[in-house]
Amino acid sequence: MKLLLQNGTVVSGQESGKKDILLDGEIICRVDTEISPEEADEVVDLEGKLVFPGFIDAHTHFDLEVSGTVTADDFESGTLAAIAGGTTTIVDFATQNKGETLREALANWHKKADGRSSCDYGFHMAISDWNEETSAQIKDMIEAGVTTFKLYMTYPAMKLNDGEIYEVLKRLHDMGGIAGVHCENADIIDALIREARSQGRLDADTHPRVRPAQLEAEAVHRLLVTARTAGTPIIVVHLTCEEAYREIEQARAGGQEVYAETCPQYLLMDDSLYVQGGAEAAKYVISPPLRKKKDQECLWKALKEDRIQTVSTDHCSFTTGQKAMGKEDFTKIPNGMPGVETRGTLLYTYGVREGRISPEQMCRVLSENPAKLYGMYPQKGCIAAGSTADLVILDPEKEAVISADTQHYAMDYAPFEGTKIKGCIDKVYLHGTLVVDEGTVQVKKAGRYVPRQKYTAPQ
Ligand code: DUC
Ligand code: ZN
Ligand code: ZN
Ligand code: ZN
Repeated sequence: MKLLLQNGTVVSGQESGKKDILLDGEIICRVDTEISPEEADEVVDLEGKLVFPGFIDAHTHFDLEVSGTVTADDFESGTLAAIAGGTTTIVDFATQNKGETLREALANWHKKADGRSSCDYGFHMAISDWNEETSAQIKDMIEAGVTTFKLYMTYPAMKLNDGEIYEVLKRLHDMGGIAGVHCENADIIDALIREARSQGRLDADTHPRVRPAQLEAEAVHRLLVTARTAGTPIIVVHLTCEEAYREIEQARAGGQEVYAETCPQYLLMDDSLYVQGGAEAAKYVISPPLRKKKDQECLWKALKEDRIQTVSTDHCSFTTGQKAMGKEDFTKIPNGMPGVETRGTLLYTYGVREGRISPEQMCRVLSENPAKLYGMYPQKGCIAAGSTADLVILDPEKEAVISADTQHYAMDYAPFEGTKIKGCIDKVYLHGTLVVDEGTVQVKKAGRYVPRQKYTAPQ
């Protein structure tokens, strides 16, 4: 079956222009200024619409155990929300529990995702237990298409020390893998928590005070020294603040290969949301925490200057009931918030419409760069002959208001409740199948596992 998508404005990482796209089953077979309808079995008119390569969210946590509970969204609800929001591929974190092998962890995550996912999915492997067997199994992971890894410098259940991080990076260097790292200084955070506890400051409004920006910046600096010593490129995930960004720029000035990711919440929300305390503040208890207005400005500027390569979500959702586990003690609040459904429309409305980034930059940070960095390019992340027909059609004039009532998450609140959007997801094609039409999900659970290649550098 040949399908012609006519008259849309096709956005790539380099340019935007009116083009026709011819799909042959699951694959894009031609992209041209004018393709005759006679070549197709069916024609769809996309006049006035923007066409992006399917968005890729390389940072989600579905069906993850945190703080004695499990995220509200599993792969079923999480990927349903993703596809509704124009994300055709997510890369989630298969997480090795201490005492477990990487193979066991990967099998465990396949069980959670296979047959239940409405968008395509891959896995990074989060290494929590570094030993000889883990090291030996890195090769198996890469062969299974798990070519990217995640390391935590905080969280007792998953944290590696600096020496271990060095050893992992050395091994990845030899195997052609790459790691993304959560950077915060765990020891000082623990000390600040003890101090807060001794002073009886246990409300949610204390959360940002025990995880200040300088503890992220210090950890970023230490990670960069570790990566430089190991001679490996590195990815700093969920970058939140100016201080940490300066560390990255300084390392780059010294010739180091460093990639950075940020998230919509760090671009659009700030720490004033914690001031009210209690259940309201608990909704925004994420790590690293929300920062200051000046940090948002720094991140937008870095995006505009192409110094941040990807915008992902760190989707990790807990209901208000789960958040209430910490109402007497903020350290018991499960950390995280949802985001996978609203990333594209938020970035379009508050990035492209407000002139902070161009449509091409939006394409780069949501599609092209993650496809390259996470080993899926050019099958994904671009609209070109031979690529998989994963496409997002955005209606730039349609308006909406974000609300918990209309989202697809297994959630009872929306962090961006009441936020106005101009630019809505109209249609989504997932390997050639129309899975979202007029903003409504039509086909569920069509997602497939994506074995990934080794990373390539985004330009
Ligand atoms: N931060 C969160 O807020 N949630 C999940 C993991 C993380 O690093
Ligand atoms: Zn993290
Ligand atoms: Zn420094
Ligand atoms: Zn995360």
